[in-house]
Amino acid sequence: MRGRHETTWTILRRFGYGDTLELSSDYLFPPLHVPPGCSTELNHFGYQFVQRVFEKHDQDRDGTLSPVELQGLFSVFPAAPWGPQFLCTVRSEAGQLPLHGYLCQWTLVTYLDVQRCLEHLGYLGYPILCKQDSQAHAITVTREKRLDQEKGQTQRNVLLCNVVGARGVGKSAFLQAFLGRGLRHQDARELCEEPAIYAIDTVQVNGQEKYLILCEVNADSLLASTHDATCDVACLMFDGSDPQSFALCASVYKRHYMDRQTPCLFVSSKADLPEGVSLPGLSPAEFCRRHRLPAPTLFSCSGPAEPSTAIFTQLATMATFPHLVHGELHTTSFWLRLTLGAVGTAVAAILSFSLYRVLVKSR
Ligand SMILES: Nc1nc2c(ncn2[C@@H]2O[C@H](COP(=O)(O)OP(=O)(O)OP(=O)(O)O)[C@@H](O)[C@H]2O)c(=O)[nH]1
Ligand SMILES: [Mg+2]
Repeated sequence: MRGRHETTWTILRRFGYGDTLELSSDYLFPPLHVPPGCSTELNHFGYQFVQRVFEKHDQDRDGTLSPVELQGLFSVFPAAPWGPQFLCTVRSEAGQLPLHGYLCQWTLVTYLDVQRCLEHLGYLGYPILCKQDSQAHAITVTREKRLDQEKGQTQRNVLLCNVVGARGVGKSAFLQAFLGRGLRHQDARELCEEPAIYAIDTVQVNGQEKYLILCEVNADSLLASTHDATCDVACLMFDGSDPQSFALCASVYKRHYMDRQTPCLFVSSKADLPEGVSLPGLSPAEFCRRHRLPAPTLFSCSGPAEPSTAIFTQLATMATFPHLVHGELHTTSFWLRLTLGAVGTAVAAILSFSLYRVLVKSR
């Protein structure tokens, strides 16, 4: 009897349970070192595992989780792992969660809060089902961002874009547009009573799929320095129909991004509305020219069609290749150097030929 008792406890401990019959924190939170400047992503094993979990709970095999199927998945956890807002953060269809949106949600949690991701993988039994020491096996820690900047390219698959702007310029609408929901979209109005501050989806960059996270940041909070300005690309948004909103954007740029290597894109929102009367001082286009930034991009999400995705591809491309943002300048100096080099070579050739002739004649 005593032996059997011990065997039961051995098995329970093997599955991560502590003396109180709850999963122990050693099991749920295995050590994972994330140095400053590095980010966290699910790797191939992680995605494979969470996809298997999805397929197990998608009982009618329709490629989406219904609210009931989602409840089934959540029942493994002591409390719902994701808050009610998450359907507003990823692509979803009338309250149903497709596999793509589900993978995006995992990607977001892994990036923003890797401890929570480890905990969730622990509750799903990752180490046991995948025969690994811990669920840290499912995580990749990226190299330091400083190294990415030195090399002018990133190996990261998940990129962060801060969408910064004054109150009411259309930041939340921009985030929803990224998920294919224009202003008139029914889901956006029903799902997002309280707008989510994140939106995540995939974007093709040079034929490669990247996850792009948009994070809504109020310009006031950035100027008051209560919010970290760090990101892979900054989208500085002003309302094209209200030129006053540009001043705040320009201040954020000067205060947080001018001296950093972070690529920046100014976006003039509500392009469907008449342009506002410009104020004295630098126009947005002039400001961007002076600071060697791309010209402001017009954006609107008020039409009946799905909003254009070009701007999101542009943001993801800038985040992936930060050195190309001033590409025009580099190109100019490249051609200048090439031309000067060619002229120099020609002059040297003529001089040496003349010298040769002088020497030959003088013999
Ligand atoms: N006409 C038009 N209106 C827009 C557009 N985008 C947003 N709006 C409207 O602008 C208002 C503010 O939009 P939000 O997306 O909530 O703006 P926000 O920047 O998130 O606002 P805060 O979170 O309060 O700072 C809403 O009434 C939107 O309907 C657009 O492209 N065209
Ligand atoms: Mg908002």
